[in-house]
Amino acid sequence: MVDESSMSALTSSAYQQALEVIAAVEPRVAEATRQELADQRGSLKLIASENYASPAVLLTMGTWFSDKYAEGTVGHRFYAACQNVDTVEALAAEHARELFGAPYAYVQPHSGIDANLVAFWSILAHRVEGPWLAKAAAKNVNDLTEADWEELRKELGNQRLLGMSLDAGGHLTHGFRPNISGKMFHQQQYGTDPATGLVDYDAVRAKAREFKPLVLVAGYSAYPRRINFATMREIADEVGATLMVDMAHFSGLVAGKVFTGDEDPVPHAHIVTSTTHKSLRGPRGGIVLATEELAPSVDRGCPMVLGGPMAHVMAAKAVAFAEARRPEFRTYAQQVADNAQSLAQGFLSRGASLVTGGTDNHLVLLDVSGFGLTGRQAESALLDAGIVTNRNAIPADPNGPWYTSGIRLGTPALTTRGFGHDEFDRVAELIVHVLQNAQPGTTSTGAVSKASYSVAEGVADKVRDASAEMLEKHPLYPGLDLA
Ligand code: DSN
Repeated sequence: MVDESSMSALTSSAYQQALEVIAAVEPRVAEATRQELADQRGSLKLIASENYASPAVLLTMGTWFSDKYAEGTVGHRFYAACQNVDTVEALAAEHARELFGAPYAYVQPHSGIDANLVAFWSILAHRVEGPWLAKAAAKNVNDLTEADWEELRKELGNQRLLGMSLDAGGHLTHGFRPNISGKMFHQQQYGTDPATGLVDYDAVRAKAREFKPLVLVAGYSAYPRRINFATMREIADEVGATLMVDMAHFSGLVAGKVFTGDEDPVPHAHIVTSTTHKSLRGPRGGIVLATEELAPSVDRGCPMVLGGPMAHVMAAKAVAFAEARRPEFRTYAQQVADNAQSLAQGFLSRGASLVTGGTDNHLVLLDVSGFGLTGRQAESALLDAGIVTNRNAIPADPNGPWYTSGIRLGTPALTTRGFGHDEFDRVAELIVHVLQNAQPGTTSTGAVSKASYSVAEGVADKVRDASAEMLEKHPLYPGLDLA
């Protein structure tokens, strides 16, 4: 076992040499890569969907596995010489099954959206195409006539999906009309209770009974609360729907056993999708976990839905999942949730308004309308002060999804750096200070602008200095020296 300081020295030397090799071909890329590290080191990263993967995960992605095509599945490829890809894909899938207690894991999706597309098409294949083929008594797809294809396309295109609306915290791929998911399915959406901002399970049940979806989607990108997946499964069963859970945001809390019982989607859903780079802290990518029953249709993901699997990223997934199976990851995941509490309390104690009045996961959704700002102005003002967040719509947002009235903040990244209760309280204080000192600009016609803003002189510098103290105390990739 290599000790921590030797590991830092090895990492430094690996990156120094890698950057020299890159610089010999295109120095501007090497320089941007160095600058990205400096920028990430020097700012408070509060984007709820971002994190810092370990050097082991990052280094695993920079290899010749990138050069290999491997369409198909382990042991069943459309290309020759995939023996080593088989090794890493099988390892990643095994770690994922163990980590989440899932019967089956598919580790090829390149992103969360890809994982959701694989899940949608596997549900359609299992629930619609399979029974249709059986009814048509066709031996395989090659036996179908043009008229058969038309009929099958009509069947596939006439299915219903019920998911959480974007402004309530759902994701674009949960049936948002402009997204492909809102076009490939007849869609309806459920929101949250206007009084509490919470999911109203009775309302979801009523809508499901009326709409009778083939797919019920649970999960979120900007909902600051936990979901009861046992109840969602009851609703799905009652109406004959397949329950699909998108746990992209909170899979780290599932892996780290912060979400257990009814809050763990894996024992309750038919199919679960996730990204691997958010709270799970792995490489950029996606996964699908499924029941044995759905596994064969999920396995058709590549090449039916996805391009060739990225073997270098699957290898990095194996490394990240191995990390997440260590006891330290549970400590990390609990700290992510505890820190979200500290952040929320920090805002509430200073009079700021949070959607749902708080959090019980890894994120808070700050309503910035009380500061007289749009989300876009707040996001920009905070960025000036070295605080990286993203604007986000709040339920029934009068400013829509572009300007918005909210700021979404998550704790996974700064928790990785070692921030705890006191630092997150201080982060809330700094954010409130910036927003109290920011004001909207005016448009060319003299109206109040939704985009331009100004921040009182000296505020951004003062906040940057205050952040620098905390950031220096909790360095990113300690010991990694690119000088
Ligand atoms: N971009 C991811 C997020 O920020 O939640 C999901 O689309």
